[in-house]
Amino acid sequence: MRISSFSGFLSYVRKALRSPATFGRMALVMVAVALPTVWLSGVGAAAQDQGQQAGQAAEQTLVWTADNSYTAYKSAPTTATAGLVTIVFETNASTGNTFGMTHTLTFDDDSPGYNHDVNINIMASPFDTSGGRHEVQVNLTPGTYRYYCEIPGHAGMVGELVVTSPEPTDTTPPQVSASVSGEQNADGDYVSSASVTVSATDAESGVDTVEYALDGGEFQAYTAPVPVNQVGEHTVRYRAADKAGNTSEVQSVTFTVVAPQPKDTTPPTVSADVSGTKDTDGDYVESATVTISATDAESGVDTVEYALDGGEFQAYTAPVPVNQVGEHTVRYRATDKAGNTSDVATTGFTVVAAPPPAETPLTVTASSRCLGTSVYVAVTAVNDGDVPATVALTTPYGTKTVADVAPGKQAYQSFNARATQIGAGEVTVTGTSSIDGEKVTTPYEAAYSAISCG
Ligand SMILES: [Cu+2]
Repeated sequence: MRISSFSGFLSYVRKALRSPATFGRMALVMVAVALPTVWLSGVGAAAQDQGQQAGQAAEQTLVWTADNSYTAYKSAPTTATAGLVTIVFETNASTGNTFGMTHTLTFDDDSPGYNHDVNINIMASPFDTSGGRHEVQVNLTPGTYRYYCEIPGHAGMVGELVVTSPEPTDTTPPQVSASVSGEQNADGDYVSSASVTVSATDAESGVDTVEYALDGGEFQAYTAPVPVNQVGEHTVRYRAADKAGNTSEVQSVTFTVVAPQPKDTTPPTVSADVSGTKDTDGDYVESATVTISATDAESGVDTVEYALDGGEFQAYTAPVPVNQVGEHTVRYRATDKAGNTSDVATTGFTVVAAPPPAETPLTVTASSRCLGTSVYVAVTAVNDGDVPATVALTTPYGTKTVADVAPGKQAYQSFNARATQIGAGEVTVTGTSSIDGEKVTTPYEAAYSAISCG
């Protein structure tokens, strides 16, 4: 044990002090300081290695002092933060040691319940080569260290040093954001005024300051939502700093404040369009579709309504088909979001039935008669159309085709039945003409009566 050899040394020193004449005073001082210097060189070297490993200078200095008392250190730290620490142990006239007393600062290296990872054993006295002041660097870890003075009879000089973990270092700036609120128009602009709210959070050291700058202005402290009333485009820049001194990058939000719109007192403009297939009279063939359009430059169109013929007004949502043949009236109106309703407007139109299919019009007659004792069947087809027609006359007694029968003219043929009497029957006539560029063939039938010529 170190203490056994050391106490031997101390008794030697005490004897020497009581009889200074035995030795030269110089020699005594040399011996007294030689040993602690050797000890300290070992501790210091170890501490220096730890410091180099940590790669940084010690930021904490812990100072123990001792005076003439052998029951307590004059001063000693009680707490420290883990990490590289400069330990100072001083006992000399400036700390009240006027007797030339020797003390040690020794860290307990075996008692249960204490940290034993730091080896400190500093002997100091006012007359050593350091003048009683010694300094070493060590790396303290979280936990409790016990220290004491090793000098026999100094058992009361004991204490504990509690070391805690350092706070983590905050290197992340705050998160900062801004929102703009207020009444917005359809373009997203703020009507009359806007309010800018800046929010910042910092998960580590916490938010220290929030600042904003309006348009080209200087940054200033943000304490409450910022009202912006001036009409125009605005930019608010903002940033926040945390308690560790990290400042966020400057961000910005841009928005526009516009003057309030004057009240809308103008009703919508509304119109109706009728579409469909028109005939030459301008009537709609089979159906018409009514499309209603409304615009409102200020508050905007709210509702469009229509009423067909004598019906009630109803919401207009899509073009209205009208299929019923006859004359129709559609009334219509629109209302804007400010409650202005247009005058009722009216559109009228007529729907007519589809025209009959094209035909070659003929008037066909057939008759039976006697010529002597012979029966003849006579067929006449008058072209009632506007264009020439080819007319085919067909009877049980023969067929005759007459081309290019002019309008108003007729095709005629009398067929010899080669009999003295015949029963009643029918003839078939077809008329073919070109109508609107297409050949149209229309069949007709005509009856003739029974006859006897005998
Ligand atoms: Cu002591």
